[in-house]
Amino acid sequence: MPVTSAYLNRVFADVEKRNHGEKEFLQAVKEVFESLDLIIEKRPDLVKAGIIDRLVEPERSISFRVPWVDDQGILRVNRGYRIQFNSAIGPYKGGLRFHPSVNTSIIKFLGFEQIFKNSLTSLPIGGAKGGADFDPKGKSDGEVMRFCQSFMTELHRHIDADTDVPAGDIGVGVREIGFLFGQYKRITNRFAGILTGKGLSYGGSLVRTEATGYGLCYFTEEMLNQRGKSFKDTPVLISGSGNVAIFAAEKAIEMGARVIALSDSNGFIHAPGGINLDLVKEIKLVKRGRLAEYADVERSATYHEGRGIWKLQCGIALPCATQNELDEEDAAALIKNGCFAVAEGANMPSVPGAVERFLKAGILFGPAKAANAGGVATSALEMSQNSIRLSWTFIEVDQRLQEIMRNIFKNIHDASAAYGAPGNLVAGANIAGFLKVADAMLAYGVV
Ligand code: NDP
Ligand code: 2IT
Repeated sequence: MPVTSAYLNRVFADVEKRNHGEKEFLQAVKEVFESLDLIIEKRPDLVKAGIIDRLVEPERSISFRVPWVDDQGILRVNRGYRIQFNSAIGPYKGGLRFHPSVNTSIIKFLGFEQIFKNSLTSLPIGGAKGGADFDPKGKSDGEVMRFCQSFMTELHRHIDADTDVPAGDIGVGVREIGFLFGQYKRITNRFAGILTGKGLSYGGSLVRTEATGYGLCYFTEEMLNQRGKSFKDTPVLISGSGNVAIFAAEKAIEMGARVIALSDSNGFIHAPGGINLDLVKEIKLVKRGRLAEYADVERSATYHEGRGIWKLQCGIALPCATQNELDEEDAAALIKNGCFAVAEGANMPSVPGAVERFLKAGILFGPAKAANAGGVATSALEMSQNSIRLSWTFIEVDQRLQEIMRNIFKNIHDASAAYGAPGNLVAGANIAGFLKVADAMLAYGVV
């Protein structure tokens, strides 16, 4: 969709020039600008104050060397990042990603999206992201520990419970958070809520592990209710088989769905009768193995190399692996095969052309910034519990999460109607998320 506002086009040209070749970051900014195009003419105050000029430039970008020694005694070097994008409405908050594909563009797109997502949670958290081009796959626990310790040896200078609170993302789960937290505590001699996703014995919150996947299903259920549909007896495709995918599958099954496929970066499993989630958990979470092993045990399922998961028939699709994993062809296949709802568990999993197709076809579409906000929202609940030095029960945290996801749906649905794009939740999420941040930035003057 072309942007019509001259102001937004001028800012985008500046962003392109200043962030040359940063494909993912430019993609994320463009999508937000397409939505802001609906409101900017009516808000000359935002233009005059240069709110959007400032919003697209991170407040602070840190990149650092991470040296470590592998099990063979060989010195390795990775590049670490923390991009503190926007702190207008709270301390910087967002995950750390350890994956060989990590670069400035990817961390920037994730940090930029996190601003709007965190705003939608209604909790006081700013936007940030970090990580490293480190590949945890095939590394021993000792290697992962030494890497995490080296990473935190630099990162500790830049974070604090009231400044910046990182968490997990791809390749960073409770094992990595444990190593990172232990090193922070050792270096600083402080036991503080400087990370979320912690283990339950040292300040973690119940439900944080499940929160992104569960939240995705709570959000999706709200969206489905609008059309008188539900998860019940519906075939569901879920890409990925990590933290988000597994707990999305768990909640979808609990809600009556038949989850018939999951994937990893090598291929996908197809289990027409419904997957055996305990087996998936054993392979992926306990053994850190490959999904291909599933079909060796469950003979009724088939394993397929490659990324063909979206070509299967389904009612609901939940992309939960990584950015740009669902292309235009995939969107066309889903629509043709009867899919009526797509909700994004991963960040920016659908390419822009795919989103356009979903919206045009009138399919229910829940964008990542809203649909996967349950993870960071529960992280903010972990911060609250750390601040008051208390822990809430599973039911208490889960109820808050449900309420947050219901409110996000309502707010973005209402915003889509109020700003001239009824039912377009992409526009609703971008505008509602933006306005709260913009309001705070306006209040501060030029900072
Ligand atoms: P995990 O590392 O637990 O799992 C990632 C999954 O996605 C794995 O199955 C992995 O396959 C697959 N995957 C990763 N990269 C690729 C790739 N380049 N191509 C194909 N498959 C890939 O990560 P999470 O489950 O935590 O994160 C998944 C997505 O959800 C990410 O987009 C993340 O940003 C987003 N997200 C995560 C939140 C959280 O709380 N963890 C919160 C909100 C969003 P393999 O095992 O082969 O590597
Ligand atoms: O993309 C995300 O929202 C996350 N990876 C979770 C961030 C967090 O701070 O819990």
